[in-house]
Amino acid sequence: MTRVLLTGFDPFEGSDVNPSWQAVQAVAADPPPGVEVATAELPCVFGDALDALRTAVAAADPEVVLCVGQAGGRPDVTVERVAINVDDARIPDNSGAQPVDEPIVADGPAAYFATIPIKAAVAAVREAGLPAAVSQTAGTFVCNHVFYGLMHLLATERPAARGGFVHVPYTPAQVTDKSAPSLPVTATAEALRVIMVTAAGRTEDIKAVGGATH
Ligand code: PCA
Repeated sequence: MTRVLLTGFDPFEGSDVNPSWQAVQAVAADPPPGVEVATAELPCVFGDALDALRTAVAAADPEVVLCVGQAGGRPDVTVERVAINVDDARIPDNSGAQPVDEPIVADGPAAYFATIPIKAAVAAVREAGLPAAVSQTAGTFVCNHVFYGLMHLLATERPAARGGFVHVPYTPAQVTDKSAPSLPVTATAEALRVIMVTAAGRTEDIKAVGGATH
């Protein structure tokens, strides 16, 4: 059994749900074989989200940490490649804070790469018949903040553990009044199961085209 910590976020930007937490709960209710799942719901608040993550990591002692957030407008489940050391909020977080161009960790490295096999994970999700892609940016809001904070925590305190971040699309219920792509929670949850199993099962990535020109 591989111990995996799976986190989602609470709703933000006026939404009453966050599909990341909906999907994480669905996975916890029906976990894949070979994986012991712990979960945590993180607040969409700079700083507090990382405090909650740190508490959850200490409690779960995970071998793999997969943080999940909503990326409304993306059509695919996206496995993030890289976290960058900057907070630059387009909108206020759930506490009203809106940092602009502030480092997440003073004197920290500019960036951390995910340490889960991102292309193998994308390939496995596609193999399962669901839309997935590598993403080259997790943005500069609370999701990137958590991803960077996670990778810094693992690098400095838990080098044996591996981590990554997955952004998920809106659900159909969130886009009834928008022309935006969506994915049902059941499908998003299944993609997360596949990513967890892939990350638990292999450390080496595959060589596969997954880059982007922008
Ligand atoms: N998505 C936001 C923060 C919380 C969430 O689910 C983001 O992409 O930064």
